[in-house]
Amino acid sequence: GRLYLNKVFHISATKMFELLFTDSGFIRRFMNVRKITNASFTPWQKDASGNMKRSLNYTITISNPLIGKFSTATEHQTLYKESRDGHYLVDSEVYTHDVPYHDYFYTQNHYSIKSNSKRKCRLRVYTDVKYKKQPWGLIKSFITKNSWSGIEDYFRQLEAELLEEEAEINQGGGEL
Ligand code: YK8
Repeated sequence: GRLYLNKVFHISATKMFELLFTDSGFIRRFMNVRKITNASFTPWQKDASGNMKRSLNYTITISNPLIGKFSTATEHQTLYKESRDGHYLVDSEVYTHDVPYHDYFYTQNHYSIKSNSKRKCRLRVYTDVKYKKQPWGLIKSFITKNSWSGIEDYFRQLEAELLEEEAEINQGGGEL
């Protein structure tokens, strides 16, 4: 796997969790920017093991002309019960249903939001491309290469949008 994002933001851990993992204005705007449409979210619900789970469905727009313009996707998120106010751990599995070789792979993202101080947190995102069945070597490297470039682009933009949000949250200073 790879670490795609590792950065301290002047945003509290709780606020960061809300921005990324609730139906927030931020995530709606970000999806708009990424041309992610038809989004639907289930509410967070506790499962038998005590973790919280939710699912998202959406349509992604793909810029790679080899692949086609759109794909539906499903994302299953788990908020681990070990999470506390100061440290949120979320796993997400992303299935892209309409891309070539979609039945071979999915993407696993680990998010860690850790409080640094009252108004700061570190956001880390660690990503892996997982295989459900082993494709032919050349196909595998093709999938991996195309996935990584798409994921890198996504998290680079997420970081940029979070920096804008951070500026907005902190402008004027001393509020609250
Ligand atoms: C989530 C990983 C792979 C996929 C894509 C597939 C290439 C197919 C390879 C063929 C299009 C929002 C990605 C980037 C689509 C977007 C996914 C996002 C960014 C040619 C062999 C969607 C995080 C996420 C995880 C995985 C990404 C897909 O929150 O290249």
